[in-house]
Amino acid sequence: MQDRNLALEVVRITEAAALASARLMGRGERKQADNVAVEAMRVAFDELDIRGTVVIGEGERDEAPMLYIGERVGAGWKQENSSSPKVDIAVDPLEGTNLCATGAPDAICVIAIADDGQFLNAPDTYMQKIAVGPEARGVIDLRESPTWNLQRIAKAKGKRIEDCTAVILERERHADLIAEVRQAGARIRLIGDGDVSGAVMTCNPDSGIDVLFGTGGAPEGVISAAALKCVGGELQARLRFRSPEEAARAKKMGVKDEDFIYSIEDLAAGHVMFAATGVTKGYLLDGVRFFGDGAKTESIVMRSKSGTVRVINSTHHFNTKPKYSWATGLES
Ligand code: VTB
Repeated sequence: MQDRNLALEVVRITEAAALASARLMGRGERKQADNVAVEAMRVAFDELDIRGTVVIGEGERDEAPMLYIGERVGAGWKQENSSSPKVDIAVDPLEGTNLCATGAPDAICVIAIADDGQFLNAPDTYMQKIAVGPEARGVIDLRESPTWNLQRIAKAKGKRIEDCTAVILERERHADLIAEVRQAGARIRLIGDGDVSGAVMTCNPDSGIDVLFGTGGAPEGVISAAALKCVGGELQARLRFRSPEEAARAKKMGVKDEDFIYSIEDLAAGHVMFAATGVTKGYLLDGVRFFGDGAKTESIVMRSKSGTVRVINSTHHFNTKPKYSWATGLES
């Protein structure tokens, strides 16, 4: 991907989705909050000079009307002899629909982009993950216990295990994991949803998070890998099928079996970029703040090629956008 400006363009898409879904914060309507984010993103893609294919999206074509897997997005497809870049798109229009519906921290709108064919076509199944920031890169191993990993992470960061904080999705299936991490002496931040932001937090010293442990969605694993690649973190993962049907479907998609440990490069190869905008105020990003006739957003944009991380604070004025739709947050 040669286009350095693309990263700055992409953030408008995550901003549009965040503006739309933040309107519905705390209203208990997780589906609706997701729908408006999807719609806002889908429309905003039409402005982007790319020939994108959705690799990670809202689901299969028959179950998702927009941003389905395989959908072509971007203005480039509409031009004859287009020279706009052909790219893989991974989106999570509203990562943490429940977080938005309840006003809990760290709901974000996310896009990752790679060159054509470079993202793993991750099936909709579970993935066990461990993620750390650059300081602990090279010392983790998913095959080893959480205690073993915590010892190595603490050593690499020059602190005691008691001073390390793990982020873990609060799920029944994590009871043993949580017990072990507590036994090892580390602090824990349990989250209701959103293991993408959990993974990204490990790379931000200000978040106070040292490691992400646990099993979340496989598509989220690909997006997290793209983000961590940009900042030099490390993520290891393996697929966890919930049923024999899922395993069979995954096999058809050509993914590896449950023993295979995926690295960042296996999940997101080549140069990638990542953009996210905060919906609810969180440890990673500020949320959308509405004022009289507009709103402020905070976003993060990163590129693996340069390693540049940009935090973009935008002020959006709705009154200068006459056709602005309150439902989607977009000009029509
Ligand atoms: C995680 C989390 C998502 O799904 O991947 C999780 O990051 C995994 O699925 O925000 P379960 O909810 O079944 O545990 C979400 O919570 C929702 O997509």
